[in-house]
Amino acid sequence: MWGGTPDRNQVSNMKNVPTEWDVKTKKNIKWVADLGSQSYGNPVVAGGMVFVGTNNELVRDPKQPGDRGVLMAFRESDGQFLWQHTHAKLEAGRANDWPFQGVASSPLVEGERLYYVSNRGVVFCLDIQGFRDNENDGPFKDEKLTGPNDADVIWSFDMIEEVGSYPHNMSNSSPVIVGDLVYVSTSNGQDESHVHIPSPRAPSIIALNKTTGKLVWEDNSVEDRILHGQWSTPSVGTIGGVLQAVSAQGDGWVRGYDAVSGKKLWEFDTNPKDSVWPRTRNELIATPVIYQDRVYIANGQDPEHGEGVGHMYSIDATKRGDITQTGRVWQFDKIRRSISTAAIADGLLYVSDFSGYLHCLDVKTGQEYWNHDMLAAVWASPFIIDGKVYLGDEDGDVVVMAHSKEKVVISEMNMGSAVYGTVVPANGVLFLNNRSQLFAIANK
Ligand SMILES: [Ca+2]
Ligand SMILES: [Ca+2]
Repeated sequence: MWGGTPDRNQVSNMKNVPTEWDVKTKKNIKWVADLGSQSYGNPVVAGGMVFVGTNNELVRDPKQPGDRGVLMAFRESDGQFLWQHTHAKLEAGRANDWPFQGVASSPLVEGERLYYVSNRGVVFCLDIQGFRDNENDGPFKDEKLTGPNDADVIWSFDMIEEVGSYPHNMSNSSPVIVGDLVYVSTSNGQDESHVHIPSPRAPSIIALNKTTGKLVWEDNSVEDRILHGQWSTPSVGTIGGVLQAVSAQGDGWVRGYDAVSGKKLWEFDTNPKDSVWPRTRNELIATPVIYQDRVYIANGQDPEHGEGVGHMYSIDATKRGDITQTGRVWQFDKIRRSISTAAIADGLLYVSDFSGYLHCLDVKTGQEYWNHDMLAAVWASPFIIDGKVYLGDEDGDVVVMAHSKEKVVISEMNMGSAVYGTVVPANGVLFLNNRSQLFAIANK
């Protein structure tokens, strides 16, 4: 899943992954697979396959033409294309489903089941084998396309139909599963006027039964206070002995819920009370990270809004009620607007911002040890892998830093086009997509 684990803390102890590669000479490049022209999701590796969201500018099937969101599955060993699931754009156009943005959700795989959110705001559960197992798995059996390269749907849940979501520009939530429940955010937001909220009663977060796709709980604490859209993705972890779902929402508040019942436990405002949208008040696009009873998150804005002030917090999520004051462990204000998710290990927290800085902070105090200027906007998130920190930027550069209080640049490689995704380690290989290609990177 996005982040690797339900707490979304991107840390791996995998050994012998490369710190150097070259896409031109193919040094340490195991394979390359073609995607569409825009790929905002992150690769997920499971069951001997790699799954990634993209658009349909690489038309693999003439029966599925035009602008679509696409989820593609590749064989992990050699990058061979296996199957895809495509979705026409929503009829409302860019208000709900921005042209050529494709599937931006990072899928989750559990056993033989894959979960993600389509560009049409539909939560899908698919069979990872597709129809290659010569079986149409159900309950859903009405697929129109049932060839070896087509997707086998188990169930789907349309968030627009079922809970009245009005996604602003795109539906992008990456699912998380704990126990029987799959959690996603709805992306409910404003319409194109950027004033009116068509669905003020739609939830921000929903929990579905992972087997049946039935709605188990929902919450709409935001009501009509959505600043813009809701593009953060929920996390789940045990905090103070209670299994919590943590959701960063469209009013700039983070909320914690009893993960099983959906009962709201706490809420935290990430904006100073005197801040003003959109100049100084921010929304939340990053994913909250749960680590040792604390929640870590930075606020920011839609990349279209450019750079600006940001705030990063450590929140004591064992507290209850409005914990904006009581739950604030520390606040770091030297960060700029951020859409990146933090990574934490060995007392150090790494977080990047949209102005291109990677910050290394003391996780206990929020004190900054160092920062590194990537010299380009960062959409991606740092991943700590075997004592190193990997991060890509919009210029297509991927930097490898030492996981250390001392700033050490180990290497920097260019991927040929913008990197919006995160470096994902799996089975000794790094998986990474730029706008239009998926790379498997391994020491040769
Ligand atoms: Ca099947
Ligand atoms: Ca089916």
